[in-house]
Amino acid sequence: PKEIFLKDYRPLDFEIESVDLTFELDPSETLVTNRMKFVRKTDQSQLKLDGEHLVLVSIEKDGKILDQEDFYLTETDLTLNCPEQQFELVVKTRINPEANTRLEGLYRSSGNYCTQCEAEGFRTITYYLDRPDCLSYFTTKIIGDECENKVLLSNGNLIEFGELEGGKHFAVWEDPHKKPCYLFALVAGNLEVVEGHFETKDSRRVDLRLYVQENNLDKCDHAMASLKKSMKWDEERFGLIYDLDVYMVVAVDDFNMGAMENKGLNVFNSKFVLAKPETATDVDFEGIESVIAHEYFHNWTGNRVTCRDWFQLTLKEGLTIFRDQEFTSDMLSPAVKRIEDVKRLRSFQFPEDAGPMSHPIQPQSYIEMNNFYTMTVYEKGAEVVRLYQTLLGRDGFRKGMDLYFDRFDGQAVTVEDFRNAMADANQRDLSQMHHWYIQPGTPKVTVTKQYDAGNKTLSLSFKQTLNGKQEHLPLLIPVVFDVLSPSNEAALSFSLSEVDQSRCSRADNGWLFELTKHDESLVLQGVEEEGYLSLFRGFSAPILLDYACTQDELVALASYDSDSFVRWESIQTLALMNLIENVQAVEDNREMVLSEYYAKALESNLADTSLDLALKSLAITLPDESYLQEALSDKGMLINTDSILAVYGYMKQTIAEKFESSLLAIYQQMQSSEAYRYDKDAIAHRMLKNRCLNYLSKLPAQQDWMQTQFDQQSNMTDVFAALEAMKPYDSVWKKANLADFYHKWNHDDLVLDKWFALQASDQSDSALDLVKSLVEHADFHYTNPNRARSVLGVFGRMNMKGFHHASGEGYAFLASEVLKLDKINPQVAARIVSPFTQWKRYDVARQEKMKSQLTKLIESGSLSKDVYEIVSKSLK
Ligand code: B3K
Ligand code: ZN
Repeated sequence: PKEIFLKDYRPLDFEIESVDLTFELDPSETLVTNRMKFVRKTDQSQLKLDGEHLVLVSIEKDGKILDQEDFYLTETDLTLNCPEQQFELVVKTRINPEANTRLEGLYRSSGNYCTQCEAEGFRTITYYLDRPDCLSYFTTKIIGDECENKVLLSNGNLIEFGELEGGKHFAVWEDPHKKPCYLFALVAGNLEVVEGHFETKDSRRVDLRLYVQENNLDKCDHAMASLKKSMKWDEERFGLIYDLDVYMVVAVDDFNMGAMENKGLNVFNSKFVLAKPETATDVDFEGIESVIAHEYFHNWTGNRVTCRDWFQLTLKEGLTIFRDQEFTSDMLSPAVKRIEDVKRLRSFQFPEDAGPMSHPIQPQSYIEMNNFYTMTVYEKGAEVVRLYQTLLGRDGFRKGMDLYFDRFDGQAVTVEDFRNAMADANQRDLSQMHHWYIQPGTPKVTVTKQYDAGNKTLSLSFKQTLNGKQEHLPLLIPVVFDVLSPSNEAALSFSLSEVDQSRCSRADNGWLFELTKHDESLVLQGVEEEGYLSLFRGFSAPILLDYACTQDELVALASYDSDSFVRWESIQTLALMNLIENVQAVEDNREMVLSEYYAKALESNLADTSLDLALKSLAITLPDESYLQEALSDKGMLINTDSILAVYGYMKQTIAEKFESSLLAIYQQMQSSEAYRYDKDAIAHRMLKNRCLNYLSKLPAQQDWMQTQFDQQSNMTDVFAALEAMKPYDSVWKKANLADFYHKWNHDDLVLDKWFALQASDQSDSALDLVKSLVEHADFHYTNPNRARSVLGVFGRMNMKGFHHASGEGYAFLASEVLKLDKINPQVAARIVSPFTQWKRYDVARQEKMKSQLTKLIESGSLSKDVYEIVSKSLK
């Protein structure tokens, strides 16, 4: 397969002024007529259009049908000579939506037609200049059987519709905004609509429509409310107003990812639209709110201002993730949201960046673009956008955003353009920020302190490294910190020399020091006592912190730091130290222990009645397994998953035993007989209650709570938490509850996905047999991405016991499933194969076994370029 490089980017030779599409829908033979007006922009007269999986019916230039010898056709493109300054092409192609299991381009899902064009799906609909810098005006006529397609939708405004003979009807949509073809969408089928409306700040009425299947009409309230909140928030926070009279969201069951921001016509995975308390958990509700917001926010950051090429993906994704994070933070709890985002980054992005697929947020090359919709481009990208806000403050960031839209509305631009807008609006030189975009890896910042009691100075030195070395271009790292008095918990006052004042200033949550060099130090003057350092408050940069903090200091910070992130982080660090000690203990055949420091921190957090309930829940939660793995790898240790499983088993059990009475008391206090509400307080109550339940379930005397809670059937959050708690038990009652759940919910695919996922992550001794039986289950379908991910995705990522089974059978199973899936849906297969990429982290025996599966995959010789890219890069 061919590799595409950023350095090879060339501007367009031809522009497409307008595109006029006609779709004559048919399940297996849809005819697409594409009329394009071209303008030549350079003296290059060869026009090369992208096209894949197409049957070319005819091609006409300025009214003349072209012969075979007038153009050159390959599997991926169509080339013709166009010396004219302006000309019109009409290309007719035939496609087969029903046979399209790749779910890219035009396909059918539950009998409805829908499209997915980002990144390069439009070329499977018709021949086109399928690149984001080709902006054009689209008009779309859809013709279809009236009984089968009550609704006919595309982007923009409906300008015409009517009946046709033979039981057909048609609709014509016109999009008044120029757009790249990746934002094109078409939906047709028998869908029902839920309507709402929103009045914009400038008093325009926008019709809001959610299209779903009839049986889901009762699950749309939350999505509709989320959409209205998003529209209002974007007006208030960024002054951004919606620009069409209608905003449509369609929920489909078969979708490769979460959702898609097509102009005026979002297509969503139904998982991110449908919810009611009986079927969806708090996490699902929160996911819907944030994905609805994310796609809505793309209307400005992505659609109005789009990307010049796919190497700029983080321009729209990093920025839009940042915006949806800020939105959720305002809707729920800023402190909780920040911690959850950091957890996600560390558990998923850090390993990606430390593995063979590591790439900068602006990748420099790709084989299959769809493989670069990654945690790095999205989540690390969002962290980099956040750096601008940390450096410039909220107001400065807003000024930069305003200038960005003033300058680039209606254009396809680059990450440099964004940076320059931020810099110019704030009269600051931000060129060093470029280094964050082009270097892969998680930077490490080592901090040391030295207190001179005589001179009352506290010297802080900072050192930054990347991938273990100091050969990188130094990064601009905002370090937000404070110094706390060990005696009275308050921040210590200090002064700075004049020179230091330019590098270190007051921030909302402490002091902001701008680290710009590989090595740098800062001297705080007039410091009355040697304080405790509260570093990287609010996680002010996406780095690994290396700071030799004493455990006493950590216990203190874990109990009273006013920055909720550092408070949580300190207890996590104590937990991590304890976990690592225990991993070593298992490997040296020593007894495991619960460290007294970690226990102290747990105790003070459990006892703190003023602490926010959700933060309390986060405080008593052990770090994720993947974060521990990350830490072990960072120390150069190979991972033996058996030890890790033993350590987590021991820790959970011991914590439950030691804190039984407070956990029980809290569990009981958190009970509520009120009806389900989706708000910050109610969520926090359930979160803490279910965390306690999980610990209590380890204790024979407290096991009945699981069944009681399950039997109450109050809402899916609580029901599912009860099932989660039962998971480790190989018991008759667990099986009975699972069977109950299945019978109650097997008509609801999204709930059934949970049932599958729960079992795919079951780490009992029969984990492997269980997962094998799941893919044989009558309700398992390779063609449905949600189902494939619930079983195969979950197994690879969350079932350490089964996937990493010492026999290597878990590896063999997943690899053979990837091969099957790759023939059906390469994009999803490429995601499912990713746990293999981490093979170098594991003990030698496991490494060998994982690697041999990767080799087998390559040797199969039949991989899609999606899977090929991941597998081949992992073997390098
Ligand atoms: N932009 C889409 C993702 C498209 C993924 C293509 N493989 C959804 C989003 O990020 O909002
Ligand atoms: Zn996005």
